[in-house]
Amino acid sequence: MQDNHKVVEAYERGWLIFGLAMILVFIVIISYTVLNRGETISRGAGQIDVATVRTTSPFANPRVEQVGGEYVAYVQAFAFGYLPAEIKVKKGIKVTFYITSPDVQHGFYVEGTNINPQIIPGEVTKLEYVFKKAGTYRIVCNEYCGIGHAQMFGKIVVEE
Ligand SMILES: [Cu+2]
Repeated sequence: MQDNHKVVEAYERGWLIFGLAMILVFIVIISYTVLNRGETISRGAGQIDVATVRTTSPFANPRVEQVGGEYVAYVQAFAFGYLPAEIKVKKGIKVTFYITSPDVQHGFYVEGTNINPQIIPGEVTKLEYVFKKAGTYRIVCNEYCGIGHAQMFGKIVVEE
């Protein structure tokens, strides 16, 4: 009797190679965009007591500060809006956002950019961004958060 069994069939090897090649292609594309295209990756920047967000935390006084030639913004995403209601920065200068929520989960999508993190109560989200074009950017909540969700907007004004 002839033994037709092979450990790896030819077509099987073909698909394995295809699969591995696709993984490699994705790694290359993602590495390239992260390093060269200014993709924005948000990170967790620690935990925070939800009960103190509005009173004694660094977010109790939502603001944009200039620190050593850069901006640092402490932002509250709440039901249903953002504080500060208007974030004013200059173009070409790095902005580090720290964002948290005093109530439920929200989103912080900045139209026309790739900023789109989730804002989770009890967590601080950190992200860095350099606005290259002056103008007004709308902030949109991308996480359903209740009755006023559809009216939850903020504003970033980038000046020349
Ligand atoms: Cu919301």
